[in-house]
Amino acid sequence: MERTFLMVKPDGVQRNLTGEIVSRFEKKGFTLAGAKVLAISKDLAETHYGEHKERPFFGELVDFITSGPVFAMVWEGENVIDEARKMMGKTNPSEAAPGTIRGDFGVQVSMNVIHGSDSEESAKREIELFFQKDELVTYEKTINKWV
Ligand code: DAT
Ligand code: MG
Repeated sequence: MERTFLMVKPDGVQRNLTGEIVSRFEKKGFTLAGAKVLAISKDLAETHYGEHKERPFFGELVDFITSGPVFAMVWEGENVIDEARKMMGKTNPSEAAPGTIRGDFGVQVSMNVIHGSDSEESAKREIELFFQKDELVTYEKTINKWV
């Protein structure tokens, strides 16, 4: 079963949106395989966002993601990587459709509430970066046959 890495960013945690965001993925029918609150170190931030290190906003991005605790999660389900990206909405909240997480709660591109892996490769890399194997569980929910 496919897994993705999702993370409520510091703005989402500070604004008490963690429960709302978890709830959306639960109600959609995905299965939570692991979750934790953590403060991201500068090293971890720079590794996680390594693909953006030449971009002009890289410094701002690392400062922001380390500015307060985040809520890191691994979600499981059919096509969960693409489905979660759809539920998050476009990177810039001003372009994200209403009904998406960024469209409903975000205002600025630099504080866009949630991170989600964008491919199978990034999901694998990000899950391994943030979680130990024994922090993730696999289990069957009887509801799975209905969604
Ligand atoms: P996404 O988070 O949708 O995968 P991304 O990988 O292109 O988007 O960028 C990573 C994060 O960097 C994004 O969530 C917010 C920040 N960011 C992207 N473009 C930006 C910009 N033009 N100015 C400031 N921050 C930006
Ligand atoms: Mg990205």
